[in-house]
Amino acid sequence: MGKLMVRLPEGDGEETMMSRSVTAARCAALVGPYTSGKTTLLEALLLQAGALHRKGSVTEGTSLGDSAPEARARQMTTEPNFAHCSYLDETWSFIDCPGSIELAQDVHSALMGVDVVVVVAPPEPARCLTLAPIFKFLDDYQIPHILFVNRMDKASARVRDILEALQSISERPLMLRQVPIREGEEITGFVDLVSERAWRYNLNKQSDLIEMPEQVKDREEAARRELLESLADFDDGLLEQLLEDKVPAPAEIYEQLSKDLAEDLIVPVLFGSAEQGHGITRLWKALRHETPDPATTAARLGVPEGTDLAASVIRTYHAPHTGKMSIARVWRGELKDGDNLGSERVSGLYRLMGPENQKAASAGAGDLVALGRMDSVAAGELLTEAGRRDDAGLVWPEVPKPVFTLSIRPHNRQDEVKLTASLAKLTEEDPSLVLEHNDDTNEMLLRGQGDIHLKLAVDRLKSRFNVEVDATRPQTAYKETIRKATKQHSRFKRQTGGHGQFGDVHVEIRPLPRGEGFAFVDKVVGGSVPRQYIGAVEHGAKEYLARGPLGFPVVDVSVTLYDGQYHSVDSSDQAFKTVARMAMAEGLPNCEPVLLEPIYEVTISVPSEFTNKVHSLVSARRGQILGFEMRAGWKGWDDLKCHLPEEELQDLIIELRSLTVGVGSFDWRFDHLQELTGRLADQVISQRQAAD
Ligand SMILES: Nc1nc2c(ncn2[C@@H]2O[C@H](COP(=O)(O)OP(=O)(O)OP(=O)(O)O)[C@@H](O)[C@H]2O)c(=O)[nH]1
Ligand SMILES: [Mg+2]
Repeated sequence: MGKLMVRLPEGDGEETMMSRSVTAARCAALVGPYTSGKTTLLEALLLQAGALHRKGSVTEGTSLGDSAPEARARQMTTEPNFAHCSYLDETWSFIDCPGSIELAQDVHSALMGVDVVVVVAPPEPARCLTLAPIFKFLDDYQIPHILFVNRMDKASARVRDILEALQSISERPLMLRQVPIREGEEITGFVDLVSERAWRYNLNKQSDLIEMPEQVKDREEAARRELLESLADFDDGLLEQLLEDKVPAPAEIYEQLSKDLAEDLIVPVLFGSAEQGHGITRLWKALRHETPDPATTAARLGVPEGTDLAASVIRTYHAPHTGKMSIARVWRGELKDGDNLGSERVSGLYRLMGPENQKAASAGAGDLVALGRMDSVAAGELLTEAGRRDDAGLVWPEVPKPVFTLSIRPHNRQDEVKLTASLAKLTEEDPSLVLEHNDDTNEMLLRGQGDIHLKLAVDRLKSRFNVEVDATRPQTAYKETIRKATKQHSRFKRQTGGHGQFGDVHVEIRPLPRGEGFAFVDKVVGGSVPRQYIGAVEHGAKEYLARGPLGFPVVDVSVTLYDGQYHSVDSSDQAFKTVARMAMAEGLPNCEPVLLEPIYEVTISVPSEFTNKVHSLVSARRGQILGFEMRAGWKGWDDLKCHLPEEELQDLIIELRSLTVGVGSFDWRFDHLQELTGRLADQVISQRQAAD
């Protein structure tokens, strides 16, 4: 692997001066903001490789990817699409990732199995900011990436301006590899800056080699100089040649580009149109000649060295007919169906082509395959013949914290068990989706990354598991407390036939400082309430707290039992428990009950140009700004810390994203309970009472 050899002219006749002979299969991911054209680009790449006879379309519902019903209905990618092909005798797999920021978890885990990423960018400088989280992730995880500026058939901005906008969000230098040839407003071809050859686009066919047009020569020369000078920053040999005015050999330039890409030092930039099939051969060529081999990727990801079979799992999912499938990248060795791997037997070995599982007899280094029925295997694990290595320390991304919640219940009551079982499968597949039970409001909460993310889960419950659910806005976990102390004497006396019931207590009910919960103090003297019933009094008082006079759980209250009476025959635990509840129910309304609302400490992160908008957003949501600072590790971003009521957090992410071209995010933690009075409190209380 990695042997240098000279290749003959290939395909469309563009000479490749130097190339590595790579035998292992390689894997590329297509990522980028939604609708940038990733799924269409996959069609174009597969068409060029001969893996598709006809190019499908996302809008017509004929693309290889996006075949799930929820994807077709929305004309968007809702989970990673997998495909494989061979191109000029080399094997490739592709992962076309969803663009929605709400599905970032799927993207991040997929990227832990690829040699290179093609970032598909829209050609509008104003939309480039939407790529900031993607670039940040690629930069942080040092994943080699190539930028493909798509939709150039409809672009109105100059390439230079697009590049400048993109450079402002990329830590690595972007290196333009082509300049456009324009005829009027239209881009009709490009000049490759290394080979200095000019090409004219053909609709969904390979480009024609043409004479370099006169009008592009100056721009070509300037751009080529810029490219070489940037490259020379990483290589002294190249720098020396430039200083001596020597022309470096293309082979040397290609070699340097490949090396720098493998080390994630630079980001090569290509452009074209997925829809028209423009620039596809050039992209294929960059992938082929410059993508690092899987051994390099394995080392980057921390796969321990060795000679034994090793594969890592990037995703698992449950399909109705096949059961659990684990998508894994084989790093070394040969894997056959039926082999033991990671302490389990591989029962079914497949290559994935869109919706199709194609049976494979074996898989070798670099292959991306689906393994059948490895029930105990989890994403992020390294599987070897010897067993499983979840301690292997593989690089694995952090799961994003939920920012949006829905309250769900099965549409048909009898589906309760089926619902929990199905959700367990969905949350295993996507750990950024979380199921929780809220004991205060007695709701089943589905938490995730946004409205689309959760609606997709609801759709999948129906399409894959045939469970219909009703989803609504969750209730806010209001509480209540008291502002004033009172003394309460209550007596419970019942004579039913022979044996009666009798309990009598004097209690003092007092407010406690915020956060202290419940305290019970026993100040009984002289046995007016005998020892053995004190526990029952405490128990009864506590039970009452589940629902106070306003209708919510009561907190921060102390109850002191200081006197009472008993009856030697009729008193019992039950009678004292009941009278304690009575004392609370009778006493609390006299203590000025007041509503408490949960307040969260929230840190909102946005590019600083949106900071002012976020200030207004926080004020409009009854928030209190605590301060702001530059976001650590994010150039040009701010972190705005504030207190926000839980009620206002519910759809915060939706408004925040719409204010910030989709990139704003927030972190949260519960902070304290705060009194809520006035009109809002009255509304909450009357809604609670109306709900009964
Ligand atoms: N004019 C033009 N339209 C394009 C191009 N590439 C994609 N489109 C169109 O843009 C729309 C979105 O394309 P997709 O390929 O689904 O985009 P995507 O990036 O996969 O979108 P998500 O997966 O939802 O993030 C479709 O209607 C495509 O036909 C292009 O190069 N030029
Ligand atoms: Mg797509």
